[in-house]
Amino acid sequence: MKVLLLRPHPGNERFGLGPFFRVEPLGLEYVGAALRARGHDPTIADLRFRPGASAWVRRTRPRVVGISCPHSLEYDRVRETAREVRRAAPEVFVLVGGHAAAAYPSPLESDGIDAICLDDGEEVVPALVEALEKGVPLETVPALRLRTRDGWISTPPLPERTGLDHVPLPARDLVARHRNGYHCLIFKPVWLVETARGCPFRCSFCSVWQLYDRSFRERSVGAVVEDFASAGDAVFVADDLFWNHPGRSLELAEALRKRGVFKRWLLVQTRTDVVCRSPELLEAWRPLAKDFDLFIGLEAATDGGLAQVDKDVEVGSTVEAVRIARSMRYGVNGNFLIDPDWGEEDFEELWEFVSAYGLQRAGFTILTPLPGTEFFREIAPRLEGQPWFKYDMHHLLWEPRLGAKRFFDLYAETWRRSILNVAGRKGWGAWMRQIRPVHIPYLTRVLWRTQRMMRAAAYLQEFEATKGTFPEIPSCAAVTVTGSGNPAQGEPRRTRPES
Ligand code: B12
Ligand code: SF4
Repeated sequence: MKVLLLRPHPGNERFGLGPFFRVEPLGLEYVGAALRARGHDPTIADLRFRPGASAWVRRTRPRVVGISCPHSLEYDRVRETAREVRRAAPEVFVLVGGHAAAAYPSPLESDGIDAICLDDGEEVVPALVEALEKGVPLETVPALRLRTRDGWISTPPLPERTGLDHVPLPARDLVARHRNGYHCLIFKPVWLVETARGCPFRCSFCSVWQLYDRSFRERSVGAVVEDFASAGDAVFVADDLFWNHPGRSLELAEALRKRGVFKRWLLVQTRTDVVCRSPELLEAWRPLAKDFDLFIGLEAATDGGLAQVDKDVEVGSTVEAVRIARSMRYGVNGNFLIDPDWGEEDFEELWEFVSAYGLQRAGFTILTPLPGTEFFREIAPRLEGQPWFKYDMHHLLWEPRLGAKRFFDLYAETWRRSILNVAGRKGWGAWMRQIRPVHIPYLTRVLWRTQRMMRAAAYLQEFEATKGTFPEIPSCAAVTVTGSGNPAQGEPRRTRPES
């Protein structure tokens, strides 16, 4: 059967690092590979490069159109894309999937959409396509929210989580025409590789562990080596938690070395305690790339701040991890969370920490209740009416303690202290010297866009424009911020300590 898989434009990349990272739609490539293995005929269209879902529908004449929705900020854009598809071909079956769709599907339960995938797509999508082909009732297909005559219903979950070795490697050829457009920071083109899925930790702002019930699944070493070997020389590893399993990580480094895999650039995401626990892993991996960047969830500059988001580490771990990583010439990037409940002194504390440990390569996001988290469930009723594009961790969803004007002054000042500020410690010239001349126009465009993040007025404008449309913006003092614990394990919910 012909299946068209669409990656819409996210719709909101005005703030954040979106413009700096445009990566291949790896989830769709896995779904595409699984469909091919069952004899179907998938096409992937990346609408971030060439908009026009309807043109793709007319060209490929699919029976099923799958639309990806990895981020909550994309719900509205995904619904629009579904409507466009429906207008072009009223008879096609429209399916939506991806992290945000699975973690919190209700905003997608709309007329233009027939089903939402609530789990990984590699098993569910072929099962759905085959049910449509054979005329089998769709209620028998697992892990779906399904639109029926009687409203939306849930089908039974998958009997067990998909084993990553039961699915073929991603069908990267389906996005070959876009390859030169995929980029991360100064590297272009870039490949996205996944070695493991899920995370056993429990950070309260994160929807990953909550979707996967803290499970962690690995692909076998042989399969990962094949995937790395076939990827190009700049690789972003999509795993939420790299080096989680020391034995397997060492084995993987050794197998890659034996296979002669050596990259120009690697980027992996991990935690400070993982780095501190196993410096030998960093040692084993370092020779595999010329430049090797870490993206670490730094989150807070104080023990209290880390405890507040259930990070389960202390600041000493940050300091030590940064020391270890730098001693082996890893680039240290990461992210800090800025709480709308902060006072002036909290910003100053963060600035001092960033300066003391030279963490100017980190980014700064606003602590946001992301759909799919307990944090969101607790305050969702008071957030009703907020446009989804604001869930990008750069917008305020309620009035901050300092008032919006002062908050954004300090937030913009925080970003001005980062290396993205071209009027700051790393100027245009220094950025341009790192790249090939052919990429100068691209980097100029991307850096130009990120300069908005240094301007308080840019944030304030959007805050003011959307604030009046809500029935009530809760006062920050009334908001219980974390309280995740792990209900599945019977842990008590915790609320944020008074600041
Ligand atoms: C790569 C990535 C990015 C990249 C690129 C994203 C892009 N636009 O292409 C970058 C770095 C730009 C990025 C940015 C952001 N990201 Co992001 N990102 C990821 C990450 C790490 C990996 C995604 C991935 O490729 N995984 C590997 C593939 C194989 O898995 P998958 O995509 O889930 O696909 C499977 C299923 O979902 C399903 N599936 C996927 N598509 C489809 C489609 C159909 C039709 C079907 C049926 C099934 C299906 O099948 C696939 C195979 O099983 C995820 C973490 C995660 N675990 O998902 C976060 C994640 C999606 N990002 C997240 C966030 C918060 C952000 C930012 C807001 C962060 C920020 N600080 O600014 C920004 C937003 C940028 C923007 N304005 O658009 C959150 C989303 C939370 C939420 N509820 O919204 C996640 C979950 C991370 C987290 N720890 O919380 N991100
Ligand atoms: S933020 Fe990172 S470490 Fe924390 S639960 Fe999410 S994926 Fe795991």
